[in-house]
Amino acid sequence: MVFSKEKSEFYNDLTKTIRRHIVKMTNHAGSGHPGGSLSATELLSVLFFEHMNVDPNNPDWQDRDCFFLSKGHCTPVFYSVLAEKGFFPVEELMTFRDVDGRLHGHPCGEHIPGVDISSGSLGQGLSVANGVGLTAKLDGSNRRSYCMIGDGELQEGQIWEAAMTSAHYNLDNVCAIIDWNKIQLDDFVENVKGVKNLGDKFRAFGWHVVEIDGHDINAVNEAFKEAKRTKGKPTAILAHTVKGKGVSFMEDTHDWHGMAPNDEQLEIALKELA
Ligand SMILES: Cc1ncc(C[n+]2csc(CCOP(=O)(O)OP(=O)(O)O)c2C)c(N)n1
Repeated sequence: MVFSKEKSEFYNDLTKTIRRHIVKMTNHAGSGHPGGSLSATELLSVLFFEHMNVDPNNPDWQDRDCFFLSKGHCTPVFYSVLAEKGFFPVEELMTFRDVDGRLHGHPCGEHIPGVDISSGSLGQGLSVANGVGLTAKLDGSNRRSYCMIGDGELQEGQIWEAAMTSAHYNLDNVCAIIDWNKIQLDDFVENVKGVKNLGDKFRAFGWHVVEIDGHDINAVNEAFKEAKRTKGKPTAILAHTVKGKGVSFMEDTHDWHGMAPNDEQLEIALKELA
């Protein structure tokens, strides 16, 4: 099923708004991670606006779904989605990386509504997602546990220990979202340590696998639905994305992994995202 015309327009507007926040926040801070934030925009927008069972007015509600940003450096997109969803004021986004603010470069689970764990040290999120998935089973709760992982991050051994664990405990309430933008900090993933045959790898670990275009909102929506329908095993959504998506000079390069646009570059980016 595809989104209605109204819904498609809503997501077109929302994802542009979020991409504008990303470039403005990083420009204002003079630092941050725009590349991997722009690649994850559709994935997080559709997840939070269509699927996550959360209440921005009661962020610590016990039976909420949980989301873990394992690639914790991509706070520009995470904070933007949370703010647009109503967890905190949109105006606060411009305090990104302020020493006295709470929107740190990497998310702090204690201080920001909607952020369930602190992250930034790559490789850890899926282990936490498993913990939430397991306790949900023990509690008899329908709570679901989502975790976004970068493709470069898949080089961390802990991810694969966690992947074994999710399957061993039949955690069908756990969903891993791989932002497969093919680029890590300073090169293409295939040049550093490749993640070839990713679908086969996850299947061999006992996972259900859905492979999609991570910028196609309908495909993203269907993938999350399929994950919810899948019983007895965890689901990995392998989302093909473009690092820097939406800003021509940031696309498909590692240059914008951790670099902020200057004022001139911001102006060009905002024109493209108008
Ligand atoms: C354990 C650990 N090692 C190294 C880093 C430094 N680091 C930050 S981001 C990054 C690359 C991540 O690449 P990827 O997972 O593909 O992220 P994306 O392209 O989606 O931004 C690295 C190596 C870190 N944060 N944690």
